[in-house]
Amino acid sequence: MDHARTRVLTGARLAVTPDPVTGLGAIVIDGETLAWAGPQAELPAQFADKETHDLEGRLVTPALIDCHTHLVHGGNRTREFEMRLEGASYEDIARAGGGIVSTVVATRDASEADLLADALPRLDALLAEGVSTVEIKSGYGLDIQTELSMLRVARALERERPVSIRTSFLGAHAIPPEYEGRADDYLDDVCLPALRAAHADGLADAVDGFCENIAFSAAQIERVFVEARSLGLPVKLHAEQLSHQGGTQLAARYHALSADHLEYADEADAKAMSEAGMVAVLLPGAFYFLQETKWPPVAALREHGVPMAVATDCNPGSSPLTSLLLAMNMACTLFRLTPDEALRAVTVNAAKALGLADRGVIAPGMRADLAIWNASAPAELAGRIGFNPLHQRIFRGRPC
Ligand code: DI6
Ligand code: FE
Repeated sequence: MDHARTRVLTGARLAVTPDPVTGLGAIVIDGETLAWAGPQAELPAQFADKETHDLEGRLVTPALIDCHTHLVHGGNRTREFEMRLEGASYEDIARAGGGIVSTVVATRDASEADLLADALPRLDALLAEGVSTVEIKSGYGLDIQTELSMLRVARALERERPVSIRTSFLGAHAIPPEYEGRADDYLDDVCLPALRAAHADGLADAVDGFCENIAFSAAQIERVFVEARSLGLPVKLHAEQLSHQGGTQLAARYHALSADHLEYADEADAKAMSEAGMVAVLLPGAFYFLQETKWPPVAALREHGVPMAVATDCNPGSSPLTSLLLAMNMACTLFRLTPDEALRAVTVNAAKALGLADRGVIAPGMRADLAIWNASAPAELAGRIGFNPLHQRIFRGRPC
């Protein structure tokens, strides 16, 4: 199909539009962007003679956005899964030298070609469910070269598939064995130089960290944020996942895009996020897989008007999940989001979590990244488990 041509989709049920469209709607795609969207009866006459496709009542949403993943990594951690089923905790395993560090060993051992080949099937699983934008973090290299390799592989995925990739530098993810007990030296010798190198090579769109008792303190994360600020990069943070460390308040002081996980966050954290204009990224896959029982403060986030996003957190240790639809379902069943909140969580709010203003909503001027579903109502997306109702994905105006 000629991408420069103007095309009209009719017979659509539209979701995530600036004004709700009840009844059948239409969308006009002009090249790589949306030219018009609204009730079919109001389609402007100028588009009446354009190539038209009748979607026969199908639901159309913005293409989905997975705004928090560790999709690029070596190896797997199924042995640790077995250990946890036998009673070991995630923290016990990390303190015994497993956990993130075991994936660091496997990632350092892999070539960039290996990392790319391993990541592709995971990416394909996301794309098959209508995802068109994926955020991918470094953080399993923890040496300068491997951190850069991970980010290069993340960027390379964009050349392999019709997808938009956003990268986050996560050098402050764990302390590698060679720096055990010397977290600040690791920051000086490795993390901060790697961040500067990643920025110089155009490999980092944002900077992330893991603020936790098994990782970095808020004071240590602040050193990374100071560097990010001096480079002009936005920040975000894995905060209050396993315990309350004050990471969310720190992130708010640095006007972070988002704070992610948040199981141990409290009402004051929700208020700080609201005042700083942040997004709360909920990761129900990690909550489920670690059999966590403490809920993120969803009611307080709602009350303070903090936009909630949902992501897979796709990673080998705490959330080996490659289904954003299942993450939506879990956000509803485990965290009590409404199906409508779950859809906004993987479209408009996920775009905001990535600082992207050109996607996540069906409106004129937005990228023509759409998902067309064999469904008639948004609740059907979050309401199933293990069934994929995608009819077609449209990426930058092209069906794929
Ligand atoms: N929190 C997580 O859930 C992932 N990273 C993080 O900081 C887990 C990473 C892993 O266990 O490999
Ligand atoms: Fe994560």
